[in-house]
Amino acid sequence: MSAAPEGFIAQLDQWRARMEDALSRRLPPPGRLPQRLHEAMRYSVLGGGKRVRPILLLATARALGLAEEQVEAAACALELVHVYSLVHDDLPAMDDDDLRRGRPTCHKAFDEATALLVGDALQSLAFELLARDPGLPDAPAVRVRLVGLLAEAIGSLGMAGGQAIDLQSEGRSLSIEQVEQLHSLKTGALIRASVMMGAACVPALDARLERALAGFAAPIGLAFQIQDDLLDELSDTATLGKVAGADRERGKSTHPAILGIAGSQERVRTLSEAALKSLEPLGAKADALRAVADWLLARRN
Ligand code: GRG
Repeated sequence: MSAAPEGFIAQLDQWRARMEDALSRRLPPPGRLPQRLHEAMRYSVLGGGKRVRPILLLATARALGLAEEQVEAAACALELVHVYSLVHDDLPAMDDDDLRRGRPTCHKAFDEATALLVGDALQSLAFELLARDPGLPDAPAVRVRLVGLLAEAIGSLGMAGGQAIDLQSEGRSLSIEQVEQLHSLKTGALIRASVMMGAACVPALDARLERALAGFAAPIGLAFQIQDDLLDELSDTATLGKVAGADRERGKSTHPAILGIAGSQERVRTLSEAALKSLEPLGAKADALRAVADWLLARRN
């Protein structure tokens, strides 16, 4: 956890508790057939994770004067997609990890076929929520924008594409520009969508505010991944809840590998400053979003 002020830590805890409940209510109950699949979905989604993407969306909603109830289903959709990506990423065909969020990965706790289906079903549930959840603003155009933003962020020109490039790049050295391009797809696209889906929940948002949020989200997405790579180098497995030092072990081209620790920290600072500057048109209403950015870039896990 970061050195965030106490009041903000309480806010993060409250958002996390809200998301735990919101996700639990939207996932199929564990006793429902097919029981093993539903148990594995709940095992993977509930009881862990920082909930970064839902929290970004909730803070964006606050900056725009939306009630949390109005965006809760969109926040759930983001987390469901994120967990799908983690479950698939951990499979032997990809990163082959045994530990996630401090517990055995889904394919270890269950089996590989179940883990594949968990990812598939979580992705479907995410889009079902955007299409049908009664809590979202009652405007078809809002739902269509949300579906489009999420689909674009996670497809072959977003997260899945970034993952494909990442897998192809193992053991090869990339330039810093190539690494940043890869990160902006693999991690940045969903982080950007977390902010822009909040913006999309306002039926006719002022274009200036939309641009301000887009200018915030892009550098935060990249800085978040650089911070993740710094933690992989500097932290330990117990704190991270996943195996530390894995990037170096796999010979991945990362910011710390190319720019060193101090150079990477400097890059995070520069990106963070650019992100915060972009929020200026939103004034004090965006203070929670500023606090989320500070927390993300000073986190310890
Ligand atoms: C399988 C299509 C597909 C994509 C996988 C997200 C991803 C792409 C892979 C996960 C591995 C990884 C380290 C990705 C970088 C993004 C990242 C930092 C993920 C971890 O996100 P956190 O820190 O995790 O938000 P928690 O557990 O807190 O939710």
